[in-house]
Amino acid sequence: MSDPSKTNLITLTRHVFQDQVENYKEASGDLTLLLTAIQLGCKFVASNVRKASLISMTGLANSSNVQGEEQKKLDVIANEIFVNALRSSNKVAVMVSEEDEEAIIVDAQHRGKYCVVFDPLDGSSNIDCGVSIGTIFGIYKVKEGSTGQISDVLRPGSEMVAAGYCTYGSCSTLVLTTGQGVNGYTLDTEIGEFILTHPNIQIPSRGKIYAVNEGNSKYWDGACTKYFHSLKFPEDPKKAPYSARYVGSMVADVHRTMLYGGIFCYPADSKSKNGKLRILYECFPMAFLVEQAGGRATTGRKRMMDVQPETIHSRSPIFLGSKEDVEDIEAFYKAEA
Ligand code: AFP
Repeated sequence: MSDPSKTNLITLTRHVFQDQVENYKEASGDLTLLLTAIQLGCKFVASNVRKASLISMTGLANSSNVQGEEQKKLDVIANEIFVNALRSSNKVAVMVSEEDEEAIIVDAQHRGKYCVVFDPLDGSSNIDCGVSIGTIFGIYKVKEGSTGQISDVLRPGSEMVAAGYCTYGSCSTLVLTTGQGVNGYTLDTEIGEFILTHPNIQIPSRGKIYAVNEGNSKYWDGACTKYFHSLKFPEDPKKAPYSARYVGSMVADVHRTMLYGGIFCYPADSKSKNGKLRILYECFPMAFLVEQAGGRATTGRKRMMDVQPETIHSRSPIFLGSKEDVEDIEAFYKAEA
């Protein structure tokens, strides 16, 4: 008989559909179909990232996005792929992309009941040197009675119904939560399917790695300065200092934190009063995933998922990862209060 692990494949679509049938009796299958559109976007981007240098897709596209950053050709293409796939799924009412200044309200003909907030290609400054990058997404349901407007996405992260990211590195792994734990699915490029490879991801309760842009340390506040110093020069002489790792692509740094534990930080500082990362499509989805994996995510002073975003591109400081590591930075902020 053949090996069932090779013939009874658990694809992402099969797994999510099974979860919906078992855990949400009223589910219509719409979320599964919406996730199919997201998977298509991820597969297309994964394929283009792999051959970007060969087909001249690195470099600038001669335009800048809403944050005033230069857009890469792949950023533009990735955005178009996701917008088209999501619109044609007929499951989406509102889209917010890092690359578009305004939210996209889907026309009545194609409108569905979900809102998707996403960063189609996060870490794009790493594209040209082949370092891991990724896509991040979060999903809300439109509010009762709404046909889709900005207020459907200007909500705390705790109201998201699903979130995930996809890495484009040595392999492409899509990590997803629908609020029932976290699972990771690795793209089998030969059959074009995401296969369950990391069931029920649990972040270790304490790690040994910290990730932060140390180059900003002269701008840090007192709590951050003391916290990072404590990691490098532990009070207890028997304790080893933490290791530093920083890719500069949130997806890669968070993925490592999910699997190995530790802490990922992008603090506010005297240069960037609200930090750098965007609440809707960077902080919330990652905070949702981390909490679902048993970790913790905070602004330093408040649970990340409870933040109320003021605009679709608002930013926030964020610290996320192993529960005990995040509690440590929270204690430093509490002491400063
Ligand atoms: P880019 O998309 O401009 O490369 O920014 C990536 C990012 O939004 C996030 O993925 C990283 O964690 C963070 O910015 C890195 O920022 P610094 O370069 O300031 O450390």
